[in-house]
Order: sequence, then structure tokens, then C-alpha cells
Amino acid sequence: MKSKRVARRQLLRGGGAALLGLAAGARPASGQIWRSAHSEDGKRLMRYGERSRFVKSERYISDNKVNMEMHGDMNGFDALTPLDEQMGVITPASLHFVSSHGNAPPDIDPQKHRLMIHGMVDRPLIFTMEELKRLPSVTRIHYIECRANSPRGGEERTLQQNHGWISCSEWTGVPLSLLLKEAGVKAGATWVLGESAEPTKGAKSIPLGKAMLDTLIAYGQNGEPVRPHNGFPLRLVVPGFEGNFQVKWLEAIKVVDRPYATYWEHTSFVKGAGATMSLGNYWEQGPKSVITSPAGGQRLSGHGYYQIVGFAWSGNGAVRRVEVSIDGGRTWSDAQIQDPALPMALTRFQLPWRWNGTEAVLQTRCTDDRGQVQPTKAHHTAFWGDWGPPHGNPIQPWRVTRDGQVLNAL
Ligand SMILES: Nc1nc2c(c(=O)[nH]1)N[C@H]1C(S)=C(S)[C@@H](COP(=O)(O)O)O[C@H]1N2
Ligand SMILES: [Mo]
Repeated sequence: MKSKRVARRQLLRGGGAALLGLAAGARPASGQIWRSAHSEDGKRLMRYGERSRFVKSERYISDNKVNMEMHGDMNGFDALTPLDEQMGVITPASLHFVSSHGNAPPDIDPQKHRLMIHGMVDRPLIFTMEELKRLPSVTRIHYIECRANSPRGGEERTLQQNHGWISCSEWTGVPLSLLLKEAGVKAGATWVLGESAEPTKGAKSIPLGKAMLDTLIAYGQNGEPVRPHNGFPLRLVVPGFEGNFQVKWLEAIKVVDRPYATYWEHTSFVKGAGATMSLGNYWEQGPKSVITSPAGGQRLSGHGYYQIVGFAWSGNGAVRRVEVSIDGGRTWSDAQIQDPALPMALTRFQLPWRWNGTEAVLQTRCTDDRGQVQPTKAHHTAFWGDWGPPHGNPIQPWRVTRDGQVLNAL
């Protein structure tokens, strides 16, 4: 024990010296962090903050060919979150994944933007952004996950490629139920349609029950206005439902008496002959988890002590349990779930692990507070078939090779 403590102290001392060296060597040559300061009308101002030039985080642009072909403009591309670089449960808005079906964010002036509540209501309403912000607000932490976030096989597929279509934010806005009550929903109404301001008019049918339960009209994301790629100035947050319900650049809510197979819905989400709305949409996402370190695309630097860390979540509630297997699913141990473990939010887990240099297959299994358990790939395929990417929540095994490379073992 004593020798261990000495070793640790030496390590810290060594580490400290190394850090000092780094700091001295890394002085910005020209005071670059102050360049954003300026003065205007005698006021001294500094612009929106930048990260350190040493922070190199970047989002993969998705390999979705459809998007590539639809748009030459980089702003229309989809991007994936680098989950292994995230600290805590909140994804910085600047690293949030993007799924926009080839549309660049419309350039919306919030002063001119309006939200209309219409259709089967007693009193159609139109709100300015300023009026919306005067209403009672709520702030909630929720993930958004694209249904395309479905891990696939191929040894070389990385964590980002297999799991980067999910992010988690603190959303601030107005409950949709408040606006619907204000407008007065007519008898016979069963669905609402969220309509957006982009050229292809993304419009999505949402069951009225969900609209009244916990759906948010969000203008705030992680303490700042929702970013353009994520829906500025207004988006729907439909907690735990597939990403495609969460309409960005929202400009209208139409109350209706059936699900509409809108152009956007039937081109993107309802597939196959005879497919219906109920077949094409799985709505609530099941329990899921993934190890973000060690994970596909990474390399372990040597034998010894590691934390197996990652995220778990469920579209049905909070994460109750995360189990970790280091032997390909033969035996399992409980990981520590870290606070906060919020409903329909990314939740962190960790488990210490000593790697002795032999090959290992690491994987996790999430149980949510409804008692639902994340399926294996075999179970998942047996239930859903190979069709498309429904839910896409199978267990993700990562294989650590003898030389420390981490490969996709799905
Ligand atoms: N107006 C509009 N809303 C949209 C989309 C879109 O293309 N247009 N994409 C949807 C899909 S498929 C997903 S997964 C989420 C992604 O949200 P994000 O781009 O903020 O991550 O937004 C949804 N809302
Ligand atoms: Mo999506």
C-alpha cells in the first residue's frame, strides 16, 4: 500500500512538472484570445467566446449519400457528435449532432418569426418570440436521438460512426400543452402536426397525448438560444421519441384528427409497400447504452488500470441499471450509475477495469425504470427483422485486441 502511495505521489509530481512545462511552452504568441475584444460607441466589448485553440473537437460529417447528393452546401450535411469527448451529460450545442435531410438552416430573424396554433382549435393563435418568452417557461434535460443511430457491423466502424446520432441538451421553452389549452382543442382532435420553415417544409405528425404530456417548444439550449443547425429560433422537443418528431425551425402547430403522411414523413420515414404510419414510426425509443471508452476507433496505451465509461438512456424513462461484460456477454457486473440519472436523458456509468493484455470483448446492457432490457443483436433482429434501422438499440460489443486496438465486434 505504502509503495503504491509513493508511486502515486511521484506520478503526480511528475505530471505536475510536465503540465507546468506545457503551460510555459503554450503561451499564445500574440495574445490571440483577446482578439475578439473591441470597442463600440465607447463601450468595451468581447464577442461570443471561443474554445482554446488546443481543443480540436470536430464532428464527423455523415456518410449518408442521399444528403451528399442533395446538397453541395456543407451546411446541409449531417454531422455526428464525438461522444467520447463529452464531459458530463450535456452535449455542447456546438457539438450537437445534425440531421436536416439536406437542408441548410433557414436564416430566420427572430423579430419576424411567428408561431401559429391552428386547425381544430376554438381560437387560432399567433405568437411572436417575445410573447412566447413572456409565458411561464420550463427547463429540462433531454437527449435527442435519430432513428438512424443504429449500430452496424464492420470492424473498422468507430464509436462516432455507430453511435454519433445522439446528443443531450438542457432545453428551455414553453410546454406545448400550455399553448394548446390556450387555443382550446376541439373534440375529435387526436394528432398535431408540427410544421417548419425550411424549403421542404418538414412537417411531422405527433399524437395529441404526447403533445399534451411533455412536449416542449424550445427556444433555449444549454443556456443560449437554440443554434441554427438545431432549429433556431424555435424547435419541438418530444422527449424519448425518435429524433424525426422533434421539428426544427418550427412555425406552426396544426391540430388534426389523424396522422398525416406528409411528403417529409413518407419520403423519409415510412418505407415499404403497404407500410402505414404505425409501421413506419416506432415513436418511443427503447433502453440503450454504449461504452464510449474504450470504444471503436480507439487504442489503449498500455496494460493496467482503466475506467470503462459510457452513456445509457431510454425513451421510456430513467436508467435503472447498467451491466458491463468484459468476456463477450458470458458474465456481467453492475456499473456505477452517475448522477443525475434523469428520465429521457443521457446517463453516465463507470466501472473500473484492469487490462492484462489479453483479448477482451466489452459490452453493456441497460435496464430502464419500466424494467425493459436492452436486447442483443440476435434478439433485436429476431423481433424487428433486418428491415431498416428500427430503434437500433442492440448491445454494442467492442473487441480489444492484444495490441490494444479497439474494434467493432457487432
Ligand atoms: N424542420 C426539420 N426538423 C427536423 C429535421 C429536419 O430535417 N427538418 N430532422 C429531424 C430528425 S430526422 C432528427 S434526428 C432531429 C435531429 O435534430 P438535430 O439536427 O438538432 O440534432 O431533428 C428532426 N427535426
Ligand atoms: Mo433523424
